[in-house]
Amino acid sequence: LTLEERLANYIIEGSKEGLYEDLEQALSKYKPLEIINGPLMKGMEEVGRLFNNNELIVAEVLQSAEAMKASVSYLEPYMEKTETSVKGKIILATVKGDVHDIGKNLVEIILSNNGYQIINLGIKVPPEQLIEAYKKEKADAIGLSGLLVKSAQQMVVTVQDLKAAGIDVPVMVGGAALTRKFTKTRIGPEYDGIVLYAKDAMNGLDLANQLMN
Ligand code: B1M
Repeated sequence: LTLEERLANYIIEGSKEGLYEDLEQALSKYKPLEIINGPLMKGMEEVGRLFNNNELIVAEVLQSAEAMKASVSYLEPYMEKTETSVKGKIILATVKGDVHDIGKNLVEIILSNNGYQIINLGIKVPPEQLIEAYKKEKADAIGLSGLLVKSAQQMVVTVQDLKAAGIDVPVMVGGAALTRKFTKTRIGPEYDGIVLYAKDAMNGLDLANQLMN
């Protein structure tokens, strides 16, 4: 197998044996984010496909998630960091009912490496908790992540609740089940502030930079 195929396989098989050696080797060829967005994400897509076809059970997908998290942690110190003063404070959360956090945590790493202070509220975060955190932290923006189809709808509810609480800072949304169109037609109209769709973590950074400028 090629290095790239082996990297994808660690995720598909949820195994860490040899993983760090191969990541080390990959670092001599690629940037950390290229490794994540390339072979590792390819492995995760395959996991999603197999899971969808009932060829993997939740316990196995958890192992895959563990391998992905271990890889991201290993690569994190090698990621580019900009030494700037704090550009802004952003609250991040996976919406109520959703436990998927690998994408959100990747967004946290990239934003914090690039001058943002991140308040990461974790998973299954109900709107009330976001509102409370916003009032306490006075954040410049709120980022919502969700991977389930029902999470897209939960984002609509969440911005409605934020609006009812008088909050109108920019909201950035992202996650597999979401689309730009849904964001524009369904989430945006329910909120008083700007709502932006981020297709991946780097796009999230670009959008945050645009918002803060
Ligand atoms: Co589940 N899961 N899962 N899962 N899981 C999906 C999402 C699914 C598509 C798999 C499938 O069936 N093909 C499917 C959803 C179906 C649907 O709703 N239509 C699914 C399901 C059904 C479920 C359960 C219901 C299964 C069950 O229990 N029967 C259950 C849900 C529990 C719940 O949430 N209440 C469940 C559970 C799990 C695990 C716990 C086993 C595990 C998660 C572990 C964890 O996160 N700690 C898991 C996993 C790993 C997946 C897949 C395979 C991979 C997700 C992932 O981590 N991708 C996923 C299939 C898939 O997505 N292909 C699947 C890698 C990650 C880096 O990508 O999070 O998309 P992603 O983030 C991207 C972008 O989306 C974006 O940036 C990142 C890339 O740079 N992004 C943002 C994300 N958030 C952002 C926020 C931003 C900006 C960008 O700004 C704020």
